[in-house]
Amino acid sequence: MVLNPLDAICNRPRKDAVCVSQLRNARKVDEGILEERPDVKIFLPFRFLFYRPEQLFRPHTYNKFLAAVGGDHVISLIDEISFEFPPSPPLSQIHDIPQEQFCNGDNRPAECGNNCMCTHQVDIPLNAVVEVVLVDEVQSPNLSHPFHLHGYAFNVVGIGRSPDQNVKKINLKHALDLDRRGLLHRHFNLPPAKDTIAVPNNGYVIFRFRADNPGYWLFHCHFLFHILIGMNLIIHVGTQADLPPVPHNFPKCGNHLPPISFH
Ligand SMILES: [Cu+2]
Repeated sequence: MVLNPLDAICNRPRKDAVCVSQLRNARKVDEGILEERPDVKIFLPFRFLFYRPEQLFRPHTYNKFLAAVGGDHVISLIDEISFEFPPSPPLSQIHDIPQEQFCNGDNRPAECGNNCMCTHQVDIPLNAVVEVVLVDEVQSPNLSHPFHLHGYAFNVVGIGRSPDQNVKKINLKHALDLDRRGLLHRHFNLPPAKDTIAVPNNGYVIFRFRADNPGYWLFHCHFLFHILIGMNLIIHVGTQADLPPVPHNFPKCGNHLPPISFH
């Protein structure tokens, strides 16, 4: 019996495998999680951006990238944004971070381009029930990205691939369309709690959590080499007023590199 089969056939019982979404939680699940409509719903497609050598190796161009097995030079985008870590920790030094550093799908910096890089942050009101729909647009065979959320356990309510046999590759548009037509199946029978979930290749995962833990929580693919190329975002729950004060004389850090100039 395989847990989390790579073929992601999760919509029917089978003898050879079981999907996480088919497990049942031994504990009681927050009633709000089991309501049909969450308070906040976020679709997060993720993919790779393939650089052409002439984009990457122009003089004075120092983009980060990952050299993949096949020789491709890639960065990662979640909702068309490649995550950049901020120069200081938001939790203790939010006022040291320029506001322009942050962005999200609804607030993209002007002229950000197709390799848009900023500190991707999604703001969530404290105590909201949040639903996240991850959509694998990478579609690399046998590659399932293990997404991990800090600060919470979430309940997995759906996992699978497109039920439409004619659709060879899932993408955000198709997932939104499936959702509108009620074809992104969710189950509310004691959904299991996890803090990491592998998104099936060419498939999707739907999970929910109650945002009752304020702060700046990193949500990211757990392959370290994907973290380095931007497969992350911050789930920012609540406001500064919901956080305890920063202790007196708490150590500070920042960007210790002087600005680089090329002459
Ligand atoms: Cu990944």
